[in-house]
Amino acid sequence: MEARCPPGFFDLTSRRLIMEVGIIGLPFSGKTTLFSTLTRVEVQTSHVSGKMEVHRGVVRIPDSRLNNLTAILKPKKQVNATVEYIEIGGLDPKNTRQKGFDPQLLAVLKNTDALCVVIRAFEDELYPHPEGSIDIMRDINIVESEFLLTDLAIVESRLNRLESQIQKAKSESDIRERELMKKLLEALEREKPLRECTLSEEDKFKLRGFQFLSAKPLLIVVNYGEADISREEELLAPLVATYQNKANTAVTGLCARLEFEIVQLEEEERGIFLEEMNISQPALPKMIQQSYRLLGLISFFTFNEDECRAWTIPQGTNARKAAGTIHTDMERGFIRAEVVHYSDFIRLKSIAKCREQGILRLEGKDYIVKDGDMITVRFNV
Ligand SMILES: Nc1nc2c(ncn2[C@@H]2O[C@H](COP(=O)(O)OP(=O)(O)OP(=O)(O)O)[C@@H](O)[C@H]2O)c(=O)[nH]1
Ligand SMILES: [Mg+2]
Repeated sequence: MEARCPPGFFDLTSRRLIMEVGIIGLPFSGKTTLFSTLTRVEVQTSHVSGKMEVHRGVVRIPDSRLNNLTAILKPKKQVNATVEYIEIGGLDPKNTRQKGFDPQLLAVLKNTDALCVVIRAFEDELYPHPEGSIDIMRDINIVESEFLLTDLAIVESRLNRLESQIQKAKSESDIRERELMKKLLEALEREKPLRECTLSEEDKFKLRGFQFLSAKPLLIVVNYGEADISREEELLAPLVATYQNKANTAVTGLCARLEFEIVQLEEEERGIFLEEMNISQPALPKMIQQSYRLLGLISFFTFNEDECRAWTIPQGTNARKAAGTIHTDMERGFIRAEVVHYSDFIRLKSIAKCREQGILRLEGKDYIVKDGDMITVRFNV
């Protein structure tokens, strides 16, 4: 079985080396603060709002299973899975409403695999909210409608083009594509994001080149003030009610400024700080894991004396393709995979014991790799 097309209509066979998550939001919502926290690269936060700026950084996906494997197997190093976050500044509806997205901004945005929209819930008189007040539902609607309008323009222009092509020469494939575009048009006109449309795998495949914004998986991050940490549930309630049953969408909350302070601290200081602030754990790892899952991604592990490593694959990938993420030779010359799931390994804490007890199994090329599988590929080239 081939891997299923993941949520955002993007191509899995292209083997993009690293998935990209775009961080976007209204001016002064805390994008740069969140980006600096994620990447631990300090970027000057703004004094001028809505600057057209792009910052990129690779972020390690926290994974306690991998930490445990390293503790048991004691390799020389641990290599976590990674995702690239891109802060994309300059979404200012006051400008985009008249002219549409800046082409440069749009190009970066379209190329991402998922979007993380930062919604401001903190008060700060120094940096006033561009709409004049805090209203998370209004803000997410503003951002989403920017996505919908952008997609609508693409669909309309494609439809026009198809119409004129069909008038010149009736081609089956153009007629089918016109049907598909009409279906998208209808959804967009009803303000329904394309990620919520039911489409066949074949149609998703056809559409991936269009890189529709409203088709991308969406993580909504509510950035609340330091004083509101204990009110997270209440603050997020309206968003959760609206989005909880929607496809490829997730909602989370954090206080970006506080998370920024937490990541600056040394390990021991961190514990004391969290205790003082009465926080059980930082919100950042959860947010990173949520974006990873939204991308439709899972991890499998490899291990030897040198390293324990997490590899990223889309859900539904078979063993042979998964081997190809490690090395193309492993895919070409794939013979079989030795597999044990992390949850079985962790009970016995030794590969030799897993082998003795028959928990370590041999799987062929069509085996669908599970999140948390520990794999050794046998290959011959
Ligand atoms: N109180 C408080 N202030 C915050 C928080 N997050 C960000 N800020 C402040 O809000 C201001 C704007 O934050 P940025 O991170 O620069 O926001 P941005 O979305 O990148 O802004 P632009 O790039 O101009 O669109 C900065 O002064 C931040 O320190 C927060 O959680 N609490
Ligand atoms: Mg910024």
